[in-house]
Amino acid sequence: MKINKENIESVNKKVAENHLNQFDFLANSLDQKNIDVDKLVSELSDFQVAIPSWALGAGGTRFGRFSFYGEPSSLEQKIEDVGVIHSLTQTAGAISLHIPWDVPEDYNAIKELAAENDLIFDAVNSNTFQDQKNAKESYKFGSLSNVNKPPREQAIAHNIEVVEIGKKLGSKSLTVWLADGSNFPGQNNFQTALKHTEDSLKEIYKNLPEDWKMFIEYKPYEPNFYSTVIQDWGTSFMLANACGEKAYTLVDLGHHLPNTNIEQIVSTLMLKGKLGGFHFNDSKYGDDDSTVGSVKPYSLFLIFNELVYGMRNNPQNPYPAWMIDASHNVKDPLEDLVQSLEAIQEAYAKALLVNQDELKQAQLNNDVVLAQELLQDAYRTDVRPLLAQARLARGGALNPIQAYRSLDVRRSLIEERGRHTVASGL
Ligand code: LRH
Ligand code: MN
Ligand code: MN
Repeated sequence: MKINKENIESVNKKVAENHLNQFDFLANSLDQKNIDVDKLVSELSDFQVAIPSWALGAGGTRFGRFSFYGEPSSLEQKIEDVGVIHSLTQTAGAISLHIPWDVPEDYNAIKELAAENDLIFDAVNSNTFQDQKNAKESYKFGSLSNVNKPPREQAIAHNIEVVEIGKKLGSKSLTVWLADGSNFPGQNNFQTALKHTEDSLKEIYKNLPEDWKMFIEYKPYEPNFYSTVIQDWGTSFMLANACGEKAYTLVDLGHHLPNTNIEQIVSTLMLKGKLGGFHFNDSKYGDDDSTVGSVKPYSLFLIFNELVYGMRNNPQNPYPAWMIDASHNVKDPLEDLVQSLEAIQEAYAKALLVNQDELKQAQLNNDVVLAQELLQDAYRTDVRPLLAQARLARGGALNPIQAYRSLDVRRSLIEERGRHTVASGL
């Protein structure tokens, strides 16, 4: 299934006039506020988010999985699915692979297919949270932190192999997320576990190419429910500093305890030049992996406000790697990803509307009310016509969900792949 220019033009035609009216109206009102609309549209067009290879099939919980029709069952099909999303949204120009779920057989063919779909390979993700078939050592009691050397060595070797795979694809970063931790008090010696993790990460880091980055992801709990070795941004930051300048912290929105001030974490990391990557999702309770912006859109906006501030004022921080890390139990995964991309762009656009100079002045004057007004004025602006215009500028769909449905994409996928498919991975 491939969506071409003519497909997009045919669906855009139906909504073009309505879009033009809405865009003109918004552009005029932004113009009156001295906002450069062309610049805004081009900043939105440039913003690209990676799709992980494990998000294209229906997710599941430990209680079960309800598969979705026409899911991809090979890496090739996963790349094609991201291609579909990208051709509609023009926002998903990269794919992030999980190893060993998605080891390419023929690297040249995979690279060609990605290029045909206008995609690049983002961070490669290692997996030491599951035992692989025929693995000599088990990760039941930890990987990089394990009390025993052989599983630690196996986990280190796996990460180095993931880098080798990524090198062949043109990736430039490795994401390490560890499930390591303990389920019961007394099970682990915290200091030993942390020390082993630091030493193991340093070994991996030694094998990182000059132009690569290593992202260290944190998470407070799950799958371990008493302690997690890399539980929070502080631990990740400490480990990244111990490894060196190519190591960074990765923030996953779902990996915080309820009500954590994530925007402040983002801000601190950017000030210190250590925010490397970002995983988008949303949650009500924990690591729910819900559609981005579906539960707490204002929080997402506040986070983007700090990201925009950091991207403008913190040259010490590299441009972060963006990825969606969500799961879909009851929705069409492709529709869900399109909704997530829209929510990300919406929060970004609103953050770009914040008048940073006036905000700074309000802060200097301790004018708390004005500061809130400035943020909320931006947040309350309906920016959807800007997003549509940014997509249009790159040849995308004005309304991607409507286009996906009217082009009957899922039906074509089912015809190609069959009704009952099993997605590999999670
Ligand atoms: C952990 C996580 C991490 C993994 C992915 C499968 O909860 O968010 O990023 O790589 O899930
Ligand atoms: Mn994640
Ligand atoms: Mn997660």
